[in-house]
Amino acid sequence: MKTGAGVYRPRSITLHQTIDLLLQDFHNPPTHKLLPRTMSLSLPLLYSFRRCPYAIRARLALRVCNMPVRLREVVLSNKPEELWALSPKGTVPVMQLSDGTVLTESMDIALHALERMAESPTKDALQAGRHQAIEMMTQCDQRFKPWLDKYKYADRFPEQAATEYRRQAVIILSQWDRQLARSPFLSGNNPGLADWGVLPFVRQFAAVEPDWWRTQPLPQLASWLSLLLGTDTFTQSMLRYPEYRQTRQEYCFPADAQGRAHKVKRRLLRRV
Ligand SMILES: N[C@@H](CCC(=O)N[C@@H](CS)C(=O)NCC(=O)O)C(=O)O
Repeated sequence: MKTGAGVYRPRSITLHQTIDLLLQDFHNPPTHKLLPRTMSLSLPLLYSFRRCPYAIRARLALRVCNMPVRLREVVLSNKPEELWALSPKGTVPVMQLSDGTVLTESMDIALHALERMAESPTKDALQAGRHQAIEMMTQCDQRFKPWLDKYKYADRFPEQAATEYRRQAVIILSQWDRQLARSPFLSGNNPGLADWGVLPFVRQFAAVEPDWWRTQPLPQLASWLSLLLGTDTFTQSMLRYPEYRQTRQEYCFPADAQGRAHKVKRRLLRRV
């Protein structure tokens, strides 16, 4: 977390500029609905990359906790200057809050979204699983992700065979599978941040060798994965946005997700 010096603050725009933007939208309807800028400037700003598992974690948490943000889609090989100004380490996701605070860790973004969530029974349930969610995400990032990377990019790590990296990763996945034998979700009876926080990484693991995954001895985890990948929460978190650096446009996430979710869901299902 970083605040203060070097923090990029959105420029305020004039009424004329706002009208121009709205008219421009009227004449050239965008594929995605832009949030009227006058209303959006107070929203937190999220730099995101669609396929990054950490950014997916952040978007899932924002979606589950119903926290709208302004999303700027980046491409890792061509990050905008504004992202570097916010976070010199240059990773995504990065979120800047309205008070200027910058969060550069996906888990911090997820926990912030939970903290800011309006009081409700859903929040109480998510809050009850907070400690476990932190443990799961930490285990995922510190123990599982290194094996996942080595398995996925085994040609870059020739010291051992891909199957050995896979075996190491499966040791951790087996623990999660056993946990899912006791309750339908890692968080208990309903999906919580423990589930959403590790889902993008299990998804990535399953996609390395889909044929092997279909036959592997992790039945609970496989059902859990396909169930969560079929949810609106997931599909709405995986919408495609034009690159910010090319268009200078930002989108309200997740508020405008509804319209295109079904389309994306159909496309994802066809691919399975
Ligand atoms: N610990 C960070 C990790 C974020 C991260 O490593 N993101 C990758 C993309 S998946 C990244 O931005 N890498 C920088 C790059 O590839 O240029 C988090 O939880 O947010």
